[in-house]
Amino acid sequence: MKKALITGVTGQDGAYLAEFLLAKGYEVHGIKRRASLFNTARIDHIYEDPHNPSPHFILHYGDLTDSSSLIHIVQKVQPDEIYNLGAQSHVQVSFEQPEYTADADALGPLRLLEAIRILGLEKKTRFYQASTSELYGLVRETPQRETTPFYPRSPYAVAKLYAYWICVNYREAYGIYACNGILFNHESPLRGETFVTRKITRGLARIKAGLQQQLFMGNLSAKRDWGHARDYVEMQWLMLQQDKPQDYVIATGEQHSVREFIDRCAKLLDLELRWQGSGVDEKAVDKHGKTVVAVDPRYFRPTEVETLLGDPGKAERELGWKPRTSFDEMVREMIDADYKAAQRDALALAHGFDAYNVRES
Ligand code: NDP
Ligand code: GDR
Repeated sequence: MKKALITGVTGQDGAYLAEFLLAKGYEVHGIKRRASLFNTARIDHIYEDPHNPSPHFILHYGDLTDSSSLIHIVQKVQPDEIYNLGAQSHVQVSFEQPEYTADADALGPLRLLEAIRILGLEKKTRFYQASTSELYGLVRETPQRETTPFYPRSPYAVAKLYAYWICVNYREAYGIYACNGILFNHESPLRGETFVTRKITRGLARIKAGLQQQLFMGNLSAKRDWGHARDYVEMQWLMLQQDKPQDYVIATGEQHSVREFIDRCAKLLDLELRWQGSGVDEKAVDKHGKTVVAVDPRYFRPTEVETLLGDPGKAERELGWKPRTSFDEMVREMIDADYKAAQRDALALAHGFDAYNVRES
């Protein structure tokens, strides 16, 4: 039985990947951080009682900023594959916490690669690094492919640039099977609530359910290539199953703006929205003229990535990978999940239950 170790197992991709690898018959180990509240909601359905005599899914406490915990875990697990998905993954937050972001996102992968080396696992353990389309930042070529030059535009992207190159360097210097997946934005009902797609699906669903009045957004004109996380984790695994380690762009090849994403969601929820004004005064009003979506400059970034569009040609040609879920299917799945949750919260509120988690945000 193959053993995989996933950092960031409590995150969106970690949850989909753990499920995927368990279905493939792997013994899956995940690293989670200590938190003051349970932070395993995304993986509770695959959680196994640690008293189980031969568990297939095992969690370990650790942190990407703590070499000793990483070395201990890698030594104990002796994984065939490490998927480094853990990161401070929010671009805007990286401007508030640049040093921590560099520690976790740049030095974290270095620490894992060093753990492989220190433990003499160079020939055994394969390594996947969660690289990102944010590396392209101020884009030099459209669509972006593996050979497009990088121009990072945030402390997050600069940290991920180090991670990208340290992964390439350890591959060349020590012969470690290490790959970068340059993934474009991917979303799902498990997406963190502060990323733009989930903020929109959750916010509009709550507005529809009467739990919230308005949604405040940043740059409505930003364009992204949005795919489904479930499709993308398959590619993370495929990249580690080849004869030769290589880096791949994972994307859909289709682009939409934030404004367009809002329109799709509003349509699915039968919210009849009309756009008015421009710049910071732009807003979407309902049929009664009430403002439903407004712009709040606090969500603007000091340096913005205006447009990203990926070319997944290499992944398709060499690994036979293609995204399965269309943009419309993904938006619908997210809206369905968030509207269901909003209806449940509205019902709880109507019956006088505590408003914890039900408050307007
Ligand atoms: P999430 O933000 O959903 O998950 C991040 C995970 O990393 C969480 O499990 C989080 O733990 C964990 N984590 C954060 N800091 C640390 C730390 N110091 N030590 C250990 N674990 C830590 O991200 P996604 O699942 O969306 O993304 C997965 C990876 O892919 C990330 O590296 C991200 O940067 C990258 N990426 C994501 C893309 C996307 O569109 N989703 C696109 C391209 C790259 P906790 O639950 O405790 O917060
Ligand atoms: P991104 O994702 O920065 O691309 O990073 P995010 O969803 O945060 O933003 C996408 C675009 O939408 C604009 N935007 C807003 N963003 C947020 N979060 N909130 C808003 O209110 C808002 N209004 C407009 C942003 O300015 C931006 O242009 C994600 C993360 O998952 C990274 O970890 C990953 O590497 C990249 O995708 C690929």
